[in-house]
Amino acid sequence: MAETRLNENIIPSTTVVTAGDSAYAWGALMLVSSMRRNGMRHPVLVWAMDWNEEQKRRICALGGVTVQDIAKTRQCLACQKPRIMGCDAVKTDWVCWVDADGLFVGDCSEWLSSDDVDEMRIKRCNPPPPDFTPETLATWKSDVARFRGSALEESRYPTRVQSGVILLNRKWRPFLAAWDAQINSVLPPDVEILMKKGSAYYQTDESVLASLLCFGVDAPRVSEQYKFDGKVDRSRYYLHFGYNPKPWQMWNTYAMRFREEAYRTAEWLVEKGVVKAGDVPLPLRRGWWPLFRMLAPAAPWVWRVMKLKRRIFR
Ligand SMILES: [Mn+2]
Repeated sequence: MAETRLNENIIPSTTVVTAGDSAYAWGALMLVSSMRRNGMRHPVLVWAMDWNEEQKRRICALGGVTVQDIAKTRQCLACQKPRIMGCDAVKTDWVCWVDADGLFVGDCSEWLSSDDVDEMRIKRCNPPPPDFTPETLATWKSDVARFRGSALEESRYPTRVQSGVILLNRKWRPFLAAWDAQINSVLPPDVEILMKKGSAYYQTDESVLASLLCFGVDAPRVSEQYKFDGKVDRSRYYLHFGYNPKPWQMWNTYAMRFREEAYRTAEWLVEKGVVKAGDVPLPLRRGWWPLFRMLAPAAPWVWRVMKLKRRIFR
């Protein structure tokens, strides 16, 4: 375990947690850099699978960061969300899971705190996504009844949630444990990022969470407002590098709208001496934009090849 402290007196009451394999080390580094660069001094806990010492050293250099090595697993690391959010290494009353493939823009500290201990701050999908079908709901309901002992008759919500950012009070640790248990009951142990189209658990951990929020008898309330999307304040939000590959690998046509923010974050890392200019991945260097702009339309194909390679060599 590696750990560093921030030497200021006031420590925010929310711990930011994230997880990733070594392919996400740059993502996590950029995420935490975006926090420190914007004055967000929250303690950070990272669950790292297969990271090398240099990757750990860099993120720890940002201060207030704890990195814990986790055992190798074939299950998508997003399925670790409930476990890291509920783990003993979190010392604050509040915890916020944040996907390692995104950045905070502006100081989002206000969105990372809340007075309502019964509310989970999370994004509602609007409109409901295509996988939110009567068949999905029927499966969720029967699985929740089967594994949790009881389920509501009707779903509490007309849509499901999106779990890239989740703010929750730690009084809900039993709920987090139930989410973890439910993941292990209904998902295969080697589940990847997505299940097959048409599956009731298409979005894996996110679908399982939705099943418990919709049908679980004892569940936190889903917030009306998500806030991290910039709808409350356009200058303070969390941006998500959607789709694959990720910007530290190659720009895709969706994520490239965020490149200015990514360049600035990478430049800040060099300025602060956390990484050397020569260690910044090429897509995160301004000068390489003409090449990566040209390559962006091919990104989905490159991703398919990368996935295939991983499947063969893992
Ligand atoms: Mn993500």
